[in-house]
Amino acid sequence: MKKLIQPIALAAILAASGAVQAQVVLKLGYATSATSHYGVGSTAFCDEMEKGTQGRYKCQQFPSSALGGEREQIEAVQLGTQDIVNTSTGPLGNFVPEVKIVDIPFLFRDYDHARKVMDGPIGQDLQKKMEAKGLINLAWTENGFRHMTNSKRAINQASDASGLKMRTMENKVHMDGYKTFGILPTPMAFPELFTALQQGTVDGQENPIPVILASKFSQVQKHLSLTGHVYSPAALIISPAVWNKLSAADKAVFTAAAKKGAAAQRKKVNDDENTGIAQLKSEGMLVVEKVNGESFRKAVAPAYAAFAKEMGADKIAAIQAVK
Ligand code: EAX
Repeated sequence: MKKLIQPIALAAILAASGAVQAQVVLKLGYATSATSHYGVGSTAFCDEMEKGTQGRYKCQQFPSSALGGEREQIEAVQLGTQDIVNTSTGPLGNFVPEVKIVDIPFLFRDYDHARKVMDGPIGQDLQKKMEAKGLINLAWTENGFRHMTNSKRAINQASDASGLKMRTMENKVHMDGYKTFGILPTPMAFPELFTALQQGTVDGQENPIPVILASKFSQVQKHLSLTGHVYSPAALIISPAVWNKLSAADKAVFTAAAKKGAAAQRKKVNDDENTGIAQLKSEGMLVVEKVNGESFRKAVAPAYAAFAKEMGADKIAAIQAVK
């Protein structure tokens, strides 16, 4: 009997002393499915955070845009009606203008370059700018390099993209950049995209391989071109309404958990990049793997003058200089 009584007595003492807290359930949302890179990253974060707080905090995940488009979710996190969002930077520049710089086409050379910039002083400075706007970015996660799909024709070079009506994110930097390719950009929230492709409202779209896979775009798009025309960072953002109530120790737990989440999300992006092309081919897509990247870079070069004017030539150069 003694053995049974002891834990109960201990619980009673802890409860009386206020040491036992009710469990806080945090609502975390993202655009794609639970098995996608966003789901993998979010789950790694949640598991670690729950463990590190001895279960005082846990997540309830809302995949597949269940809480709305990314712009709506960022807004809700800022307001405190949603606790956490794992989102691309697509609509983020509308809240924090300084972040727009990372959405410039052909700014990052490859994944190593992008991740080094986002995790280094430049990325950390952007996190501070976000904090000032009521968006606590726990870690830069990742969406991936974006590639074009469409239902009309193979894109081998920029001139092939010219005249195509393509859905873009609600992101002016992307839209200005893509116009130089001759694309007719049509901004649209992600949850509307599949139907728009299916009904032919737009000819195409552009997204990283993990998104194309998870969203089954092979069902509604014939052509995929590995244009890699822009890097799409993502962020794990928590509401100040939650953050400001955390103890310093819990903040450290959340931050460390977010780092693990980001690492898991990036690994899933790598894995999808490695195996996804073959899968998309087997699902019937025609893939142009060797795109004339120079034709796209040449087209967008004149737009860099406007980007430099808005975002600072020195700031762009500083990103390019990271080795
Ligand atoms: O963040 O809107 C988009 O195209 C994003 O890449 C997608 O929602 C994942």
